[in-house]
Amino acid sequence: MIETRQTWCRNCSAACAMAVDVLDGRLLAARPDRASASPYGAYLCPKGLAAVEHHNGAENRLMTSLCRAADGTLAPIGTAPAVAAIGDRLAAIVARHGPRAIAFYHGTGAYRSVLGGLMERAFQAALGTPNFFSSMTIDQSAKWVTMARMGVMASGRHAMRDADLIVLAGGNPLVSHQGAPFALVESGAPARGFEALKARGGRVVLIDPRRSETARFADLLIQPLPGHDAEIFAAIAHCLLRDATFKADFVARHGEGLEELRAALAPFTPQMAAARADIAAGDIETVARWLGEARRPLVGSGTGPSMAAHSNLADHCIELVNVLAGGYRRAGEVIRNPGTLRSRPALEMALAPTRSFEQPPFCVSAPVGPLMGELPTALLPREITADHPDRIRALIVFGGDPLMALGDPALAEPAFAKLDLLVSLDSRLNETGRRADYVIAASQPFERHDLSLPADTLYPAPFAQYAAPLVAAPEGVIDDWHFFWAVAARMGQGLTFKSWSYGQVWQEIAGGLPLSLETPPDPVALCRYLAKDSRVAFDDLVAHPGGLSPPEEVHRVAPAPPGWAGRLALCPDDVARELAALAAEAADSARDDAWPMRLTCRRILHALNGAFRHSHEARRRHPVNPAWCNPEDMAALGIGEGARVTIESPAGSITAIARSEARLRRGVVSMTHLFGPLVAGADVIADGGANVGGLVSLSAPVEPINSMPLLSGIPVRLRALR
Ligand SMILES: Nc1nc2c(c(=O)[nH]1)N[C@H]1C(S)=C(S)[C@@H](COP(=O)(O)OP(=O)(O)OC[C@H]3O[C@@H](n4cnc5c(=O)[nH]c(N)nc54)[C@H](O)[C@@H]3O)O[C@H]1N2
Ligand SMILES: Nc1nc2c(c(=O)[nH]1)N[C@H]1C(S)=C(S)[C@@H](COP(=O)(O)OP(=O)(O)OC[C@H]3O[C@@H](n4cnc5c(=O)[nH]c(N)nc54)[C@H](O)[C@@H]3O)O[C@H]1N2
Ligand code: SF4
Ligand SMILES: [Mo]
Repeated sequence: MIETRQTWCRNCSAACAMAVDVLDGRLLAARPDRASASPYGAYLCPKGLAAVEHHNGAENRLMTSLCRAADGTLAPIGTAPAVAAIGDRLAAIVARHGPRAIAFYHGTGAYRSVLGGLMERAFQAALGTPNFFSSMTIDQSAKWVTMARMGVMASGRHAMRDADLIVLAGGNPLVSHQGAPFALVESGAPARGFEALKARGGRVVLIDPRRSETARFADLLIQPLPGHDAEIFAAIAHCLLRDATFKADFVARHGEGLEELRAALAPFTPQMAAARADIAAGDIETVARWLGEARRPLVGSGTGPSMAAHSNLADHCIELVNVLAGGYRRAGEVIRNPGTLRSRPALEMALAPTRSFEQPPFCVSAPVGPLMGELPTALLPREITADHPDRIRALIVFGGDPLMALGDPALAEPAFAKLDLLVSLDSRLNETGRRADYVIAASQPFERHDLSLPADTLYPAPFAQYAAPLVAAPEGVIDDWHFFWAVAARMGQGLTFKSWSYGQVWQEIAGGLPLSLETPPDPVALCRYLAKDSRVAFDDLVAHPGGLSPPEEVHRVAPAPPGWAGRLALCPDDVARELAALAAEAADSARDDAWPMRLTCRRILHALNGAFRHSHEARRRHPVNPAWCNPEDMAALGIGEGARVTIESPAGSITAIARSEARLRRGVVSMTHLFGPLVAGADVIADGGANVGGLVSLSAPVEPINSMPLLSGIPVRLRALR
């Protein structure tokens, strides 16, 4: 008999509630769970709807682990011998070179593996290696740089449901479902969030070279040349200071360096920024005026500005505008969702900048320390090849495809080949896996025990879910957490399981659950442990698979403790220097005749980076990742619809299929990443697309601090291939 089970979609941090039909240990169909009290209501995006297909083996799901055989091919291996061999090789590497020789890369797939992610951190802490890399530092790393340079407002931002103005640069939540804490909007059912805002009379400003799907909610759409968000937001801040329309009381209470900021922003007039970004100066004035009028604005960005030129400075300027406009909750204001499984009080106080990247442990290839406890992923290849006794010799890739994500395969691929041991823990064989010594076949979410921790404070209202497996995992796969525990146990390394979240230092978290070296932990006990401080009892969550909200209580932002001295650094010296350098750039330096166009990032609704790309719908709709161009640019370049084009950047060249899109402003080509093989084959269509990473340089120009390369706004030229 078909049984309908309640759970949630594990694909992204929206965690949409899901009803799944199960028959004889097989998943039949998924649909939005109308019986759940999820704060997003009944909603699933196409990736959620395709979750069952993905689970049931589309995309060549790995049913067994693989090991590099003597002849160089990948051959099946049982999980137990693979774990034993990996444990022994890691132990030998640590014995010879010390724990720093071991590194972790935590990719997008790892973020949806709650127990796996925590066990990975427990293992890293037990080993004592600082080498933790993730997709976050090759994504919106700029946001962590800003937190480290400016500090953080502990009261948090306004909820979208309280906001009256949203200014969003380079994010497309209608497709990406990327909401708070970055794009600041609601991840699940994003259109409903915007509709509610508009119904309340709220306004939306969108800054994007492309008239994106989200633009249908925009009261003002600004379509700049990519890579000029720093100037645009510096100019908005300039106007707020010039007109004294910024929230002076808030800034005086929580910020420092206002006079330095005023001086540094002086050159950034709306006219100057508008000329560089090729937009109307009046639009910058309008945004500044609306921000001055707004009571609860939200200013934020998606990946666009964080991947384009001057990404760190751009992010600092975006956050500055948010501070100046008062985009944070004040003491006494209601917190709509203080968290359920793990709630923390919010105080109206500034946490001073940590400048953590100026402190050890430093990278071996650059004098750069951690951001949020992680080292910058853009430096990972050099951390492997550095002529240094502490270079990385073993890399465990957990739910990621770093060779594709990094770009610059000419630099990254030989670097990875220098590793003594490369392990990929994944549910499918990706481009990094193809080059690994071991590929460990991981279980899938509907086979695991889980808690809705990643969404806990992101839900627009308090809510939590616990998931029991809907079906048993196939024989040959292993849970992510189990892999880390088993490898550690093989090495004789005892682990302590902890409840950790961003901003916490593992070693400083008191207590924890010490795990046996002999018997694997019970995943239910791990979930129960993680819910120890939950506002809804774990047993109640188990009894209500559709999820529960805690009893209604009003939580308000508390005032700062008396004498609190933390301040947001509005204009630290390095930011002032970067602003001065940017102001001094030749006005037309971005318009280089050799590279007249800019290639930008974009996402598709039916895939999540590399995952789901081979699902039926994704393949049907996106057999390749076209190079989308403005039709007038195509006509001017003599490129026909569907023609093969060569795209060259200073770093390399790729072949793609050109398609026209009037939504794009002129001078911009836009392509989705993580398509095609790492190194192109004979034909782009047979390859299933082109690897945009072939246009990326990890050498220059890269950002200070995090070495972030240009992944958007890449200077390129196009020509039709004959
Ligand atoms: N369906 C789907 N959802 C996803 C993903 C996916 O692959 N598919 N990936 C997930 C991940 S890992 C992430 S990080 C998030 C990302 O979430 P988003 O940041 O919302 O991602 P995008 O949809 O790529 O939106 C980026 C936008 O920035 C614009 N842009 C590009 N360059 C610039 C620039 O220089 N300045 C400005 N102002 N805009 C620019 C692009 O035109 C594009 O519209 O999405 C997540 N969600
Ligand atoms: N040129 C260019 N480059 C980019 C970007 C861009 O816009 N342009 N975007 C950047 C961004 S934002 C990101 S986040 C990175 C993405 O980079 P990565 O996160 O490194 O790449 P993904 O392809 O998302 O890798 C996710 C992997 O997780 C696996 N997986 C899924 N579920 C599970 C699971 O439950 N357990 C395990 N063990 N594995 C699982 C999937 O099969 C997949 O292979 O790429 C970055 N690179
Ligand atoms: S937005 Fe889509 S992918 Fe994300 S949790 Fe909801 S259904 Fe899943
Ligand atoms: Mo990302």
